[in-house]
Amino acid sequence: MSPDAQTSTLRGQGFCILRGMLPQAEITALDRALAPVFDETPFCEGGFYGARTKRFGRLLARAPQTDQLVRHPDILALAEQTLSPWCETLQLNLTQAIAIHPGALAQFPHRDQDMWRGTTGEIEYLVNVMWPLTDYRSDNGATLIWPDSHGAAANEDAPEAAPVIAEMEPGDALVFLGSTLHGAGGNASGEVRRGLIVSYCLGWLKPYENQWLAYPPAVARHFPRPLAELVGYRQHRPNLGNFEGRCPSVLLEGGDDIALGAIDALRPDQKEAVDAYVAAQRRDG
Ligand SMILES: O=C(O)CCC(=O)C(=O)O
Ligand SMILES: [Fe+2]
Repeated sequence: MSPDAQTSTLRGQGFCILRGMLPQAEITALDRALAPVFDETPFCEGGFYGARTKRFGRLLARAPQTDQLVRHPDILALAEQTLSPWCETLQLNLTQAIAIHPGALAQFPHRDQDMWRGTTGEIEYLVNVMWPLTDYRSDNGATLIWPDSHGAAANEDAPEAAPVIAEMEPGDALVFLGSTLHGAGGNASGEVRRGLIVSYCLGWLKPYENQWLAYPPAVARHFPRPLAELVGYRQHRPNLGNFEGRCPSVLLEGGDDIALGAIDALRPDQKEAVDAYVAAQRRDG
């Protein structure tokens, strides 16, 4: 699928399945790297997460090769294109590994955007990417996704049509909007279904996973700068997410124990208005 076709499918039906985005062997290696963490992580509690499922986050710290998924150029471009009407820069919302064990029930169908209490139907807050670590089949808990349930349809009654079963293999990626109705399927097989979610949201929202705690400066300092920016070490103009009135990236170079002094970080239109206001007072004064 061309980038334009991907964007129009995502906007048109609320999701798209991209085949062969990364070599299977790389995903299998990632699955192997995460295996000990899956082993030591207790089962989730609560009806939403589901008692026969396991989840953990902080994947960039746990397996650095997650960066290949997080900054996959085509997917990042798709997320940027989708969210750019509403923000200057996007941010990482979460990385989360999910295991759906045999016997797991289907997850409550939901829209991930509902974690934020903003207006529904006008703004897309989030782009989600599900990367299967094992095959996803109808009997083992493949993600269920409802076509055309996104955007303004999020204000309507739940769709009556059956969901699409996102059958995939490692290397594929299911991309869907925060407004698209979806949920993990039930696992009636004898094997564990494993996958990994990477999601991106508008740069001015509170992300689902607290990125600064997941990746404190001592960790993020070792990230390539664009990755550090994606996890929150940059301001969203005007001045949002600053540290001592500065870009939080100062913390990647040390610099947390000196008096820095605040510096405006304004959008060009705001800077122009502020400059004109200041200049008028100087003229009159
Ligand atoms: O694991 C899945 O297939 C979907 C999980 C999900 O949508 C969620 O936990 O929000
Ligand atoms: Fe979800």
